[in-house]
Amino acid sequence: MKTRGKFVTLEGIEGVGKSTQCEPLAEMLRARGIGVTVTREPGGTALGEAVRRVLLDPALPDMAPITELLLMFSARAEHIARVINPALERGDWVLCDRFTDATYAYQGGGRGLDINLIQTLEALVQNSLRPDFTLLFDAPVEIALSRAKSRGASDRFEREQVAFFQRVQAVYHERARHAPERFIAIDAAQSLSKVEADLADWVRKVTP
Ligand code: Z5A
Repeated sequence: MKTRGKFVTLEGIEGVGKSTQCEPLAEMLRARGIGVTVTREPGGTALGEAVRRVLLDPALPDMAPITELLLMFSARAEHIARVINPALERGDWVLCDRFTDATYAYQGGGRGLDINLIQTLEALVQNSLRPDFTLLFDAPVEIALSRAKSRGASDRFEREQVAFFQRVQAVYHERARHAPERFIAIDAAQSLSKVEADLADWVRKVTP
């Protein structure tokens, strides 16, 4: 029987460089003989990508926070059933650009929804699935937002104010403090090559 793969999530506020580092990180793992599935949330399946388009659509600015939360978990249910669990079962490591820590940070911290509600949906949708490792890309909000803004048109989340992202970041920091065995802090304010070097160090530590 194949050994179950590891579930690795990449988290942080927008613009910190998670998406940029997903493929280089996957290549580092593949170079060590590990099968890797790279995916993202919201998204990762046909249904999830359709839900993502709705969630990011700047033409829907007034979506109720509870609707946003339920859409995140609907996309996640499909993602877990069709992509994440099958990949882990065949022994792949799954690199997922955002997962449920983002829900605690954005819908809990950013939108102010009750944490108990998020915990209930997490248990319902994920059963026992939790990330083995979470790489938390961390940079001052101003740096991250200026990187994100340099890309042009903003989606529904990117239109939020600085205070929203400060609340989001505070929840990420709090969650990292409470689960130091799972979270790995990556200084995302550094140059791309330094971030990559830190990821390479981490890969050496956690792989055979
Ligand atoms: N969301 C949620 O609310 N609840 C949930 O449960 C989940 C998600 C799962 C997804 O949109 C949105 O969904 C997200 C939270 C919400 N919205 N926000 N904000 P997305 O996938 O489009 O957004 P994102 O995940 O934040 O992606 P992003 O904005 O692209 O950020 P990133 O992936 O961290 O950054 P990047 O694209 O890799 O880099 C940004 C720019 O900086 C780019 O031009 C890079 O070339 C540059 N960059 C990257 N690293 C560096 C360094 N080290 N130095 C200099 N420049 C750099």
